[in-house]
Amino acid sequence: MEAPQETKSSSAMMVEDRIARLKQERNAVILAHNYTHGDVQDIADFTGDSLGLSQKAASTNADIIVFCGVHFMAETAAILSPQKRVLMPDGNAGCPMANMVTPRELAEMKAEHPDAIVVTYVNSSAAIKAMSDVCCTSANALDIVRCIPEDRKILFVPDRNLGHYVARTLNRDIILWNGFCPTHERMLPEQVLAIKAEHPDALFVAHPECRPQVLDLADAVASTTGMLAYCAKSDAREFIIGTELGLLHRLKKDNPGKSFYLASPIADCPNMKLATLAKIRWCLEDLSGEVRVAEDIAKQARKPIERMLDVTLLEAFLKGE
Ligand code: CIZ
Ligand code: SF4
Repeated sequence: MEAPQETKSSSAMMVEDRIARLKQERNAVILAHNYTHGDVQDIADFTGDSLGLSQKAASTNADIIVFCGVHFMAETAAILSPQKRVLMPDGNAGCPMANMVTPRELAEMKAEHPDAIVVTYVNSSAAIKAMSDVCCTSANALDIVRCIPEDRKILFVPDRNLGHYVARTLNRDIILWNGFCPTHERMLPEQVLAIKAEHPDALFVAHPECRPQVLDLADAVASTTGMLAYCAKSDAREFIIGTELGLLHRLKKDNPGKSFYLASPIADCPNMKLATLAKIRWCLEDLSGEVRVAEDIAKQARKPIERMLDVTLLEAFLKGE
């Protein structure tokens, strides 16, 4: 027999109450990426993109950080906050794009282009960051590459779509790694054209991890943080969203008078959906799922991340200081 509705909602309530109690007892904060389940975003202390969440992780006074996102994001938080414990509710939440480059392959590519500046998207493992010159996110990739003098060769790792977007926007020659995000790659121009035909007044906002043919159709290209700001500020009432479907939760919550449509109903990242309320509770209960980065790797990986966060460090590095 099906459980009555009241029982279901009160058990959900119990999980949320238990999480709130455990958070206090453990002096923990919960960080959730914009692509996670809506109920996870709702109980989080902070929601945002990988960069914003890592900065929160570094600035919080909490002892424990429960990171609801994918592995490279929790690793970045651990690299920036070595004295805190970073826990993942489900350690299987990897990022297929981050796995598309291995240290051996990158070492070979660097040997082929010894004079290239290696610009690495944060969607990469700590070991890859440790071999890189500077990191970037989808929010700051253009700014980072603008800092690099025109006569310097650039190797962009691992996202070919973000790299291509940067190259064409800045009119720069960039050597691209052949990685991609399967979730964004699944979005096709035909789907976007069909949804545009259904909603002719809607603006189309696309993530730079999309294929170039999809970006060609966009009114704006932005990271998730950029999309949230763009849709909040715009006078338009309808938007077609070209990114992972989890972002719709926050878009709808922040903009109750506006309508949002997904560019593709299958732009779903299964890894981002592995964190659930029950798993958050268990990991706070048991202090399980800790993400650790070996100190020698963390020390090397911190440098390109810090150069991304502080442009004066990047400029000094580029001058060979
Ligand atoms: O940087 C991030 O968190 C990702 C993966 C996407 C975005 O645009 O926020
Ligand atoms: Fe990786 Fe794409 Fe999922 Fe982001 S949405 S975690 S880039 S697979």
